[in-house]
Amino acid sequence: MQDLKAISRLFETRADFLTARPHGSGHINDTFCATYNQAGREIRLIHQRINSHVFRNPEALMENIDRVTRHSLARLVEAGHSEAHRRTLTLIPSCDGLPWARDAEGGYWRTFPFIEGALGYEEIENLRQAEEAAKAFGEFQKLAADLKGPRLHETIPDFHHTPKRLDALRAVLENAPKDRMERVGDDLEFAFSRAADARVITDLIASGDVPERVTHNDTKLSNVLLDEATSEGVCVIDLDTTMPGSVLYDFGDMVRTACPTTREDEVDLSVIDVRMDRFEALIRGYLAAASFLVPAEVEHLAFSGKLLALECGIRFLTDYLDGDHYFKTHRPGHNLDRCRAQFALVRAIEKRLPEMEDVVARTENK
Ligand code: ADP
Ligand code: GN1
Ligand code: MG
Repeated sequence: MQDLKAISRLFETRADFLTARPHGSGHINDTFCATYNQAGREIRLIHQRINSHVFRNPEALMENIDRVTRHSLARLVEAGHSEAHRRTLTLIPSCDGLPWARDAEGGYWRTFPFIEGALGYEEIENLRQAEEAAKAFGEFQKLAADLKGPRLHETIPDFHHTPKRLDALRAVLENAPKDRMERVGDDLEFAFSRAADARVITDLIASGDVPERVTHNDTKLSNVLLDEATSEGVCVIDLDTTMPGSVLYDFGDMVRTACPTTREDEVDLSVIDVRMDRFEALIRGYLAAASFLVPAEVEHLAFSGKLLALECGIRFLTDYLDGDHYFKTHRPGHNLDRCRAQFALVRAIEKRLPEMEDVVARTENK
């Protein structure tokens, strides 16, 4: 494991390092929770190594996060929020006064205060969590909407360009190992059979019907911390992909992760379904916060869940055939299992789409 004590020395922590251990279950970065003594009081900080295979320009990415978090904090303070520092991530600067620091191997690190008394959930436990999570992401978008200055950097170009994700899948087929190709079966066929769906949102953006906004782009349920006691949305985290995008990608990923009856990597496909009560809770929470939506956005909220499940399945399948270089995996075939669960979810959403659209219409007219 990394020498976290050495990492801690790179930042202006104003506290004495005690211990550190790996934290959380994100698929991308290496996250550690460190305990410090600050004037006799124990505090916790998050040290995170940025995955530079995934994020090719960590300094540009950190410039985005620095701008967005400063802006959010300023707005929360302006509004007189009593817990402003718990409601947004804030960066602890490096000893050089930068939002990041580099370790001896050239790896990029950043440090955040640990948000206490709040948790990110892999699986939903009650409807209030769904509603609060959606509200928190909606509020995050609202806060980001009046960010001043230049357009944010695209930390991963074409991140949610689903047709290009299909192209990437096609491209890995050429060099995919034979044994993995054999295990894949009809998953490839499924992915390519949904090519028309893959284009829906990119076409709406190209025609100007769906506007570009500052969005989070990785709104899985575990990327919003909810108060442990009250389930209230506390803080949106994992801001690496906060950049120009569509709110539909954000809402779609909430549906993908908060509505299914199972986890993202469920192997028993027969039990995968959409919980309509959770979808209703998401819509309620999101529409309560996102008062700025145009009609084409509202009209595609239900569809966006299907798109994001499809896109994520395509990405897991691509990574499986490419040798598991992108997402962290915890067992052989993990990415293939994840892909199949996502495609099963696409099928489940397809069956329920009319019901889901009805929920959107009913909630909107309330
Ligand atoms: P990844 O990109 O790998 O998903 P995240 O930024 O989401 O990385 O962090 C991984 C996990 O660490 C989160 O799911 C959350 O549980 C935890 N975490 C990250 N930042 C904080 C923080 N400031 N306070 C408390 N927990 C955090
Ligand atoms: C990754 O970083 P994390 O684990 O919150 C991924 C998302 C995927 C998600 C699937 C930068 O999210 O796009 O939807 O895994 N993040 C990146 O669980 O690729
Ligand atoms: Mg995460």
